[in-house]
Amino acid sequence: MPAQVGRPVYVRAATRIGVVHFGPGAFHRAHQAAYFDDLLAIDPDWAICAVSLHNPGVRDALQPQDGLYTLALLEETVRLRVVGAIREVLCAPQQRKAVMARLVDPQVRLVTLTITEKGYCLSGDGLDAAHPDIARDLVSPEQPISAIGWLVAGLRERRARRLSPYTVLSCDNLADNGGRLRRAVLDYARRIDRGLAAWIESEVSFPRSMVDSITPATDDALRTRVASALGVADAWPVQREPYSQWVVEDDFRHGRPPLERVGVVFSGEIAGYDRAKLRLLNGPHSALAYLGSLLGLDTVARAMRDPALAGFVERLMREDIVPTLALPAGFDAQAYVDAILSRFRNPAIRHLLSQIAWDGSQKIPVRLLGTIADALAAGHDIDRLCLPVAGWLHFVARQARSGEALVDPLQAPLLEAGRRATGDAAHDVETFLRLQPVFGALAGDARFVEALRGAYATLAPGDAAAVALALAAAQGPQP
Ligand code: CS2
Repeated sequence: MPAQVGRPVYVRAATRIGVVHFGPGAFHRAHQAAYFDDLLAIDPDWAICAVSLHNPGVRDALQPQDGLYTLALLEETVRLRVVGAIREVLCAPQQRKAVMARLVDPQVRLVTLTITEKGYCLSGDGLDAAHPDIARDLVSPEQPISAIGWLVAGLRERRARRLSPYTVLSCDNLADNGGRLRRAVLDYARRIDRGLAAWIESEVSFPRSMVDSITPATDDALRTRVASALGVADAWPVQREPYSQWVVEDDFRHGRPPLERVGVVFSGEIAGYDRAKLRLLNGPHSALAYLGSLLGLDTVARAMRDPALAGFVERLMREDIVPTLALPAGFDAQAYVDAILSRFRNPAIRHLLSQIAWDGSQKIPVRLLGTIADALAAGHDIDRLCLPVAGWLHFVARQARSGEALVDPLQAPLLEAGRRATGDAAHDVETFLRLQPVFGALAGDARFVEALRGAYATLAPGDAAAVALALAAAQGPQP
């Protein structure tokens, strides 16, 4: 490889697998695996066994190349680096024994997850025991298919063998990710073995974490760039912005990787970081995705070049979202907003709005509805905050009308509600609000219902002209 391409600076064969990771999608490989790659140069005990829960795609791409892959850091001059942290890559349904062998390996002290919001099988704040994967796993817990099922099966086996447990670290964009995962794991464990549940409750830690780095899906431009720079084809390179942050709650009972030596922040104020990131980055991202798509725009950077949309999102961040946050000591919210806005504008990144629009039913509650609930509780106005939520409803209705795909675990009920939309705000909003797992208690709050109806009406019929007018109106006079 050319000298300017970064590569592992440690002897891979001398590393040992200390981490099992569920969900080795682009985000894990671009973010956590890069931190572990840096760490392996200091401590050889933390190589990764990456486990896909469903599809063999990642394994089939990475195994023939020994788990190596290229990471592109997107800025004016793109930097390439080959990451070596993944030493083994498995596909759980096809390699059950190998996965279990890793989960009970005493050398493995950490299990991490990036399985996206829907992978947790949650309903409201707890486990969705009626979720088909969970219902199946509860019947045959020794042959799990869900992430929760695997975590508990591994812990059960460790307890039977009198081994100490692994720490479970969620790296997904969920508020209180560790706390919610812990409650779901305990609920599941109680349904199969109360003694096991009590052991997990007293022995296993589930630190919370906040992860951040904008990671557009792999595209042909990246594949071509990597092939020409390396002189070899990489079956699945990944890309991200240069910025990256990982804040982890320091709650590890049986040893932890010294990740602070490679830039990870261990903090006791994780909830503050977590909220700031979900609400100030992911919330506006979703706002850009839905409103931008309705405007006919394709990428985040392009949406940020639309002055009305960019102005709306900035005002949403500074005037509506920041006041709802309880920030960690010394956290400069305005500087954080400035940095996010310039990250969104990064011209070297082609981040498709359609990618961010996926899984709205899972993302909207953690990204926008929590802010709305807090703003209502504080007696603040929620009109602007309701606009992106209404944008999502119009987006769903548009997909339903045009027969286009909607990537969402609630795709069927969403498309059904979208097909029934008539354009009448009262009728359509009422139809969508019946999606209980999305709106929860807010659906019964008259102030929310009224504001959402108003926002929906201003965006109707959901075409570019109506959205442009609504955005102009939402700017309003500065206070
Ligand atoms: C994005 C996130 O796809 C999405 O929904 O909002 O993946 C976002 O890019 C990351 O959370 C940034 O850390």
